[in-house]
Amino acid sequence: MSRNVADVLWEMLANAGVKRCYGIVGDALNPVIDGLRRNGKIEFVHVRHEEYGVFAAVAEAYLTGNPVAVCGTAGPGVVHLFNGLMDARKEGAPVIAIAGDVETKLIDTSALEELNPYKFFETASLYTGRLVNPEQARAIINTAILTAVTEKGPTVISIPGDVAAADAAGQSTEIRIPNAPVFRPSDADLNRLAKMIDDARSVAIFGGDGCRDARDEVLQLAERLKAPVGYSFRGKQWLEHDNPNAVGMTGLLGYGGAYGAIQDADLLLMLGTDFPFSEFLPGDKVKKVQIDKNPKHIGRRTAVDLGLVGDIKATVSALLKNVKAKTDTRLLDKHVAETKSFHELLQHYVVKGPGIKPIRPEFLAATLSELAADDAMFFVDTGTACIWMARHVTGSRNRRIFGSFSWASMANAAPNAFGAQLAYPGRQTIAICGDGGFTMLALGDLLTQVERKTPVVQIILNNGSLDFVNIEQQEAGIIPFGVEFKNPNFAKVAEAMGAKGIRIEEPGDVRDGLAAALAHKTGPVVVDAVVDPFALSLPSHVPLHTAKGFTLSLAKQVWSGKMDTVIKTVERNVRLV
Ligand SMILES: Cc1ncc(C[n+]2csc(CCOP(=O)(O)OP(=O)(O)O)c2C)c(N)n1
Ligand SMILES: [Mg+2]
Repeated sequence: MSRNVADVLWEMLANAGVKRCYGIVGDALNPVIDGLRRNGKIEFVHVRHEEYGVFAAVAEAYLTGNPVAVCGTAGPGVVHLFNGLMDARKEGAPVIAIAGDVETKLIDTSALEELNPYKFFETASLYTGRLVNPEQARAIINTAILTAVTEKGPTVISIPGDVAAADAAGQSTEIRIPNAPVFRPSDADLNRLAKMIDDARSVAIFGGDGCRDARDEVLQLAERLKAPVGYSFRGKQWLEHDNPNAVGMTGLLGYGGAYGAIQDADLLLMLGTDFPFSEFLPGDKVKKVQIDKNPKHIGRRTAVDLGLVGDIKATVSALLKNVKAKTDTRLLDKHVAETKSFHELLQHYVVKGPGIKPIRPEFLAATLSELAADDAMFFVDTGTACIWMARHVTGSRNRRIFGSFSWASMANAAPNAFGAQLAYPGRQTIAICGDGGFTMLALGDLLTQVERKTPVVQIILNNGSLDFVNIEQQEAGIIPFGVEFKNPNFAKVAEAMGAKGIRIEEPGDVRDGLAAALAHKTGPVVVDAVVDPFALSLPSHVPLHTAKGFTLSLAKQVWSGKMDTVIKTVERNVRLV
């Protein structure tokens, strides 16, 4: 039977474990998609916007660990993939982009829709192969798949339609994905580390996404060292729940005693984290050890006294064999107590929530956390949703929390949730969306969810603004500008599109509204929650310039006649400011 390059492509992707390809068809891609149809093993997920497809693929790839394909046609279709591929790069998701390319006879002629894939994808892609000759097929496809899976990030196969349709008879489609090796520092380095730990009066741990498979080992180490455990947003879901040493997050979303714990410790162990906010990490007075699988992460956010390269699970397991137990619990006790009292402060708006209108997002998030399933998957838009999620949604061994935490793009949550629901059908899937984020990307593809009857719960924080930027501007001491907009009734819009719509305006309706949304299993639901746009948040550790800026902004607003805004802001946040 004759076989063309497109057949080889899909057969190899299927053999590598790809189950879905998200995208939009078009001219250059037609022969490629024809191959997908013939192959029959990979589901084509027809979305309305290529970027939505990539964010869905990122969540599927991150959560399952399997490679996922996306596609876009030459030029504009390919360009729509880009933001999602940057997200895949930053979040560490094995996504393989099949990029349509102009016919080979038109390459470098400035043809319609022509785009140089090498230049265009350079920033996002870990490997870009341009398939201009059928003889390259096996080598390029193999490299794209292996690079995506082993280096955990996006790769691109750029393929002109004429090459996709070209004969590839006799080409092998076998592909072997190697298991991850046991990867840890040498015994000599581990001994050095053990000695530093033994010599330290107190130790704190700060963990990131690299602790994903190492929760048990890290908790055992923390218990042995009486070390408080702080984490980045990406580390929270692995390290916070059921951990008596947990002290919360540091950074702009920070809460609890994490900031203090890592500043007060004699020695800080940074485990699998590339936490980017250097100003929240301690200076020279704290000794620092960083362990990461990626050598390029070592020492780039803060100078370290020892940097070790290795997988956190393998490294900490080996370390546990020769590190002595500590008995002094003062650092731990102090910062666990601090975490507890910060938590009580945070409960203010949760407890008072039922009586406050407009609805406090803290109350909404805490109620959602209480009602959601033990294995729910939560996705958060970049924006204030991250603050409420970080502070008020409780994790568990089986819950998952995901967002554009390292790339920080808006509008990720709904497509993330869509991809996760396709990968784990029937599992509770919740997207907490900004109204800016939802109208940026999620609205069009709500139709995709409706058509497929995908049970995704989308909760829109309807605050009529780009609120996170509103807060940023105030923190910088400038008058909020360019952040307000008017919204429709999203529940009505959703109903008109064929989804279930629930509008919540009254605090007293929060619980029943969310419960009804979570109970809806036959298709997508959109909860339009009208929340307080003045729900300002400050991190647990407020840098001096921020506090000053905040006051300055309030002052500027008074001078410009926005007194009502100032009063509302102060009145509603008096407990936290
Ligand atoms: C694609 C993109 N554009 C702009 C930004 C800058 N930005 C970060 S958060 C944010 C506001 C998000 O607004 P919304 O989705 O309404 O969420 P809110 O903060 O109001 O809850 C903006 C504009 C970004 N991160 N990504
Ligand atoms: Mg908003």
